[in-house]
Amino acid sequence: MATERTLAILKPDCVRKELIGTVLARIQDAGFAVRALKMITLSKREAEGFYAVHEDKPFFDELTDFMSSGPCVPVVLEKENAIADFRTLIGATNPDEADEGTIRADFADSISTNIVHGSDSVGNGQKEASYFFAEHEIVANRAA
Ligand code: RTP
Ligand code: MG
Repeated sequence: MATERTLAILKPDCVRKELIGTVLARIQDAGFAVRALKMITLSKREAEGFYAVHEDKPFFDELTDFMSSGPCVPVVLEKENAIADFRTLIGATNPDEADEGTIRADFADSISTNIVHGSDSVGNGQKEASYFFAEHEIVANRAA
């Protein structure tokens, strides 16, 4: 299986609930290596840019209001099969439908406030990582 990178965002609800460490520990315990990480507050426009693929959806305004409502933590993660494995780890978009033991099932309050984002393809993972990080900010190897 190929080593892949995915872009995760610990969303503003994760930060507000003081769950950064808890969620990151779950992610690292599942074998994901952290390659880059920062805390930032997105502007409404930046949130709209990040989720542009959803601009025609009825939930776009609510989604981008939420994503710009406070600090969030974008993280570049690396692992074999990272894209699919990360989406398995976080669970379904709606926490009511997420499998038991997934991050969204355990910590998310609703479909709109669902704790974490994960890229949905290798190509989008690359695009999304470059939305937040310059290439030199992404470390090349696991720390020794
Ligand atoms: P994400 O992009 O945040 O990782 O979430 P996802 O792939 O599981 O879901 P996606 O379809 O990409 O939707 C992006 C975010 O929009 C919100 N959403 N609300 N009210 C609704 O029907 C609805 N559908 C989606 C969710 O917060 C979702 O994470
Ligand atoms: Mg998505």
